[in-house]
Amino acid sequence: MSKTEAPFGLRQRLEAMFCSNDQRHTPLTVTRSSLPPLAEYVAEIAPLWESHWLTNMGQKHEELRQALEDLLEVDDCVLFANGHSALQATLEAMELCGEVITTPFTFSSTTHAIVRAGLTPVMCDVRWEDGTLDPECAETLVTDCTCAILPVHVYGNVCDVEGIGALAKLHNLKVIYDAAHAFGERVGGVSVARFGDASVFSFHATKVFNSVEGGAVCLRGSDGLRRRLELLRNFGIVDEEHVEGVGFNAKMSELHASMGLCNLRHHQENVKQRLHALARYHERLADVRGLRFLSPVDTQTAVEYNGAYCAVAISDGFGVTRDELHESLSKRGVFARKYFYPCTNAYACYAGVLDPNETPVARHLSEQVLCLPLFAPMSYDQVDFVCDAVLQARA
Ligand code: T4K
Repeated sequence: MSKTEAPFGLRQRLEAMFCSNDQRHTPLTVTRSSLPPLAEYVAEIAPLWESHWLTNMGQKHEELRQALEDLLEVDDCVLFANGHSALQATLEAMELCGEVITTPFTFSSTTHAIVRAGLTPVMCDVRWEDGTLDPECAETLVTDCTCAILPVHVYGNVCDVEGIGALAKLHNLKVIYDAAHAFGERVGGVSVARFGDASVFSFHATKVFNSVEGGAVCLRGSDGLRRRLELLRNFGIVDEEHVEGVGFNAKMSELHASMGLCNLRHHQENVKQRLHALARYHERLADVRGLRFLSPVDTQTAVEYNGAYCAVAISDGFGVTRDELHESLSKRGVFARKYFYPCTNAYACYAGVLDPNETPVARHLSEQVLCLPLFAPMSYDQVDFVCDAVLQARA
């Protein structure tokens, strides 16, 4: 590449975005934020112009908290400014010490939260079929220093909650689920938020349910933990004259809570539309050699999915590599993403500390995975456009 050339891929991406022959369809990004009708949001925030109360646990915050406790069927839902601060605060609030068994097949946040909470991540391999933490592997990693397990419901694929629960019980370990992708899902009729000691959600703009930025910790009846979480997210302040903990600022504002309240009204419809699009992907691509879906739509299973991602694994039989497919799609204005490549134990910031070779399944999967565009509403035409581009990439 000459010095004057644009960075790798940027020129092609810009060309595809602005010079596409098919303006009806592209660009198609990996997802697109769900938004309520503008008038609905304006009506929701109008009272704030009267009250001038914009943050620090106001009325909208309270309304959203209650609505989420009802929907997710939990005793306590503690709202945060984002999923990452919610995750870190949970680990700190549990006053843990030592090693946390976790997965490297995830977004940076999961591993960083453990490290930033002063704990040691111990990387467990994942299950080939769905990318979630493998409880059998976790069992081999338990030591006297293990204090908790932090699995991820990656892509909304619900972990083996029974296996993980049994292991935790046997060794007296806490279980904190990173449920960033699993909002609103149910297993055998039970809300996914009810598993483990805590479930942590992200309400980022790219998530199935969003409050622009936001997150929450869901608990089942632990007043002590709820109080510590509330203190941590607000500098440790008890009242004007008392500060009990070394907290930070991770409060959800009234404007964010208002967006959450609006989006919540449309949540079921959004999920329906996502699953509809995902079903079309399956219809078009399920029989393609070398392409395996990691995001199921199977209504026969005990899980009610939310259609968070359309993740596929590309193996040898497909004809071109995952990276070649990714590049070919971007030239056609389809911006798929390699979530989650590389694994977090391959990050430069953990070199010499963590080793991707210790989790061969996760490493292999991360080299194959690609998330195709999925959002609500995504038309059949748009899904077909992506599927055609996937099939043409093999030619
Ligand atoms: N645990 C897990 C397992 C997670 O996946 C995440 C977050 C967390 C914890 C932490 O939760 P938060 O602290 O974020 O609440 C995105 C998101 O920023 C991140 O929230 C998410 N996981 C991760 C998987 O994806 P990027 O850097 O890939 O996003 P970006 O900016 O490239 O956006 C992707 C596409 O989404 C864009 O091409 C277009 C669309 N988009 C994006 C934004 C920002 C929109 O339509 N609207 C938007 O406002 O990380």
